[in-house]
Amino acid sequence: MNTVTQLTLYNKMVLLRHFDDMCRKLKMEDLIWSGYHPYTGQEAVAAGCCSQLKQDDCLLGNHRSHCHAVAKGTSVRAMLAEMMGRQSGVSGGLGGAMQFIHAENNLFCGSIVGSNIPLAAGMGMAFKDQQSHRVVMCMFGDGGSNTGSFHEGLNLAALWKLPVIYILENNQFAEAMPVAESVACSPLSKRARSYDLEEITVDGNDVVAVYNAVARAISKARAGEGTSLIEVLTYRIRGHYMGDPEETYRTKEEVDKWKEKDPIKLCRSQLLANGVAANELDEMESMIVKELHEDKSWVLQQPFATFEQAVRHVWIPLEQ
Ligand SMILES: Cc1ncc(C[n+]2csc(CCOP(=O)(O)OP(=O)(O)O)c2C)c(N)n1
Repeated sequence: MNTVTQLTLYNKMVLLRHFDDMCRKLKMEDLIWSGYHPYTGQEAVAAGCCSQLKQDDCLLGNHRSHCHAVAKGTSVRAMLAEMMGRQSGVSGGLGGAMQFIHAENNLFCGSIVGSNIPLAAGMGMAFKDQQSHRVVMCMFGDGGSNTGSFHEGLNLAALWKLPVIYILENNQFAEAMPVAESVACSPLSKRARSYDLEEITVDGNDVVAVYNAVARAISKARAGEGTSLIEVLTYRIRGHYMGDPEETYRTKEEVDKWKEKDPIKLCRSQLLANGVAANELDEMESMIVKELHEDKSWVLQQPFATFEQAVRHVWIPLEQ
């Protein structure tokens, strides 16, 4: 990978880290009203996967997709506004962090674990029928891979060679359930065998590895050569949700060990080794932080979603 591309990915990961930190603080201040699931430590996945999609490609996310959205090109303002219940949010502030759509960016997220997997096959089928070169990317966790929907969706996508890239974001836990206690095979990519797909597992904290694996899968899908399943191995550094009593299922030592494999630190050290100046990276980061604060101030001025907006999407009129 050339340094310019890697710099762009680094930039994106730094943005996602600060964006997610800001969301966490906003949640603690009760300014994010919806559910919110931290993304710290998984930035190489969002940056390495979602940022490669074009606007007319579809991205199907889950309950932890605020960073996937920004990586695909949704603005921080529109995403933050959504999470803070403002009319200028991607779904008018009605969806929050877990059930938003951003139609202009072909981005759809829902919080029913695994439900996006067969939907992705359906979208892929439509793109194939239309003979378009659009692709679908579907993000789900190790927990999502334990659902019936996973097997139904993967089977049809593989059978019909649909242009779908399934990203199994293995962050080691489904809520308080460690992956080793809930999945019968390791690595999880072995499940690809059942559908005659290649078994692909990559280091999800190495953005270059993620990017390269996903680039191959996207080219394959655009060329009409079908579906891929990529397991990206990473770690959820923070709790599943704010207030998660993590000590019931993991030790601080384990978390600290993974912090040493921080994807941003790794990418930074690679860039420095390739001759990029540290002050260039620091300036870039200061600019990101400054713009994020401007975004937050802007969102705080935006009007909240109203009751009338919410019921506009309800089928039965209230008076009946
Ligand atoms: C069908 C369904 N079952 C249970 C839940 C409750 N739930 C929300 S998030 C979650 C864990 C999902 O784990 P994983 O797919 O690994 O994603 P991660 O949270 O690790 O990103 C569960 C069980 C749900 N939302 N949907």
